[in-house]
Amino acid sequence: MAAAVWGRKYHSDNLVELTALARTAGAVIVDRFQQKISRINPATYIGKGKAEMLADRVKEYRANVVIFDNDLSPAQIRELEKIVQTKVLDRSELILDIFATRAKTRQAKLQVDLAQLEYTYPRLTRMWSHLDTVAGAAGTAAGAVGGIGTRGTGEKQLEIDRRLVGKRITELKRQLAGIDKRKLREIAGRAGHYKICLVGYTNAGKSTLMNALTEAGVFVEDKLFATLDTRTRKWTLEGNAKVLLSDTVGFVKHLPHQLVASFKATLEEAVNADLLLHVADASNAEAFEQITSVYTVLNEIGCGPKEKLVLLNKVDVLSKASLLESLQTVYPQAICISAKTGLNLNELAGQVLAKLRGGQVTVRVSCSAGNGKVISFLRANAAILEREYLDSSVTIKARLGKNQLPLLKRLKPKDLEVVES
Ligand SMILES: Nc1nc2c(ncn2[C@@H]2O[C@H](COP(=O)(O)OP(=O)(O)OP(=O)(O)O)[C@@H](O)[C@H]2O)c(=O)[nH]1
Ligand SMILES: [Mg+2]
Repeated sequence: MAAAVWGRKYHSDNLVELTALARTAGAVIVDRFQQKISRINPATYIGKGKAEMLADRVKEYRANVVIFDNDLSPAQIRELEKIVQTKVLDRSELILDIFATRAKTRQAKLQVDLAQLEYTYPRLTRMWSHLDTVAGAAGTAAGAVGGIGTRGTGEKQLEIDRRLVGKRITELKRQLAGIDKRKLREIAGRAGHYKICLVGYTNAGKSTLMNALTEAGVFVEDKLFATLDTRTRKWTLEGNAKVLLSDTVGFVKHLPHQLVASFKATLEEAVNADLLLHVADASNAEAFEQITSVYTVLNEIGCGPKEKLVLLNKVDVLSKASLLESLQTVYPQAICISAKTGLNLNELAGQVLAKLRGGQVTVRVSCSAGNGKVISFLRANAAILEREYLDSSVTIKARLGKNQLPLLKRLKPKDLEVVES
């Protein structure tokens, strides 16, 4: 699949990320264009003359697709496709397409299907029929290989009308609701644990860090959106303290909001976490922008006020030391790490342990002798000082981290009293 990519010119090279995204979707980039636009042409976004120049290049390279870095209206896409005589995609469609190829589990597939259909629904008037002509004229085999933007929900869309899409959306939502309920029950089942969620821009190194800390064996790849599902593993800290660590789907700037909505259950892991570890790629020239985009999505899903620790990752391959210095000035609490070489992971574990404990308190807890959860929790997370049995109850005096008190409360002991702080 050959592609030409197009973007508005702001800085020297604004198309690095779009190029990486297009490559992730399987495209071979044949050319890249940028243009300073003072006024957007409502019909074609870029100027008519530029669009005609683009048409010539497309013909010359025999490109099958032109990808724009910005979002385009359905009418603009239709108009551009008429001029360049090949498929035109915008940034959201490209991201949706990557998600479609990356989805492995049933939940991820349904989530992507839903996001694609929600995106398509208002655009159905775009008239699928003209794409037949476009694809035919460009001599592509989009149908055979499932070209970018046609995968996932597939070319069936060519025949289905709004009513059918609407029906399918309802059906997908129904199926997802069942899976989401299970997922939420799973999350609720972890009530007694201190939960940490890895969040961050795509390709920042979340899964690599997860593997380094827990030997989870999560798929890692130097491509965008390697992980679409959450994985949760036990992470054992000093003194045998155990926390649960979850890996999540990566964020990207201007993440299509249909995707954020569809992946709500997956992102629920972050919403329910006690601490977010925000992994940032400090070797990436766009690090600041990426960190900001992650904060935007976190706010969108309701994680704004949550406790966070920024991790400046990949310090083993810094291209510019000055970038790290600026990052440290803006995020003075951040820890510089390398998930790959293991640099400073002990420091990270130490800080997490300190957050988990938040100072020690002595408590007296009573529960029925059969309340396995409370007793196991104390065994794993506290120093047990005394134990007293009376009839079918047990009263335990123990010392544990202040921040673990809410976790202990969630396990509903009969009585819980702080006797010394
Ligand atoms: N040099 C170096 N490379 C790293 C480091 N951490 C991760 N990487 C590489 O960065 C790439 C992306 O790593 P992943 O762990 O898949 O990143 P991710 O954040 O899980 O990405 P998504 O799942 O796509 O959101 C891989 O090629 C890793 O080997 C690091 O500390 N140093
Ligand atoms: Mg990953």
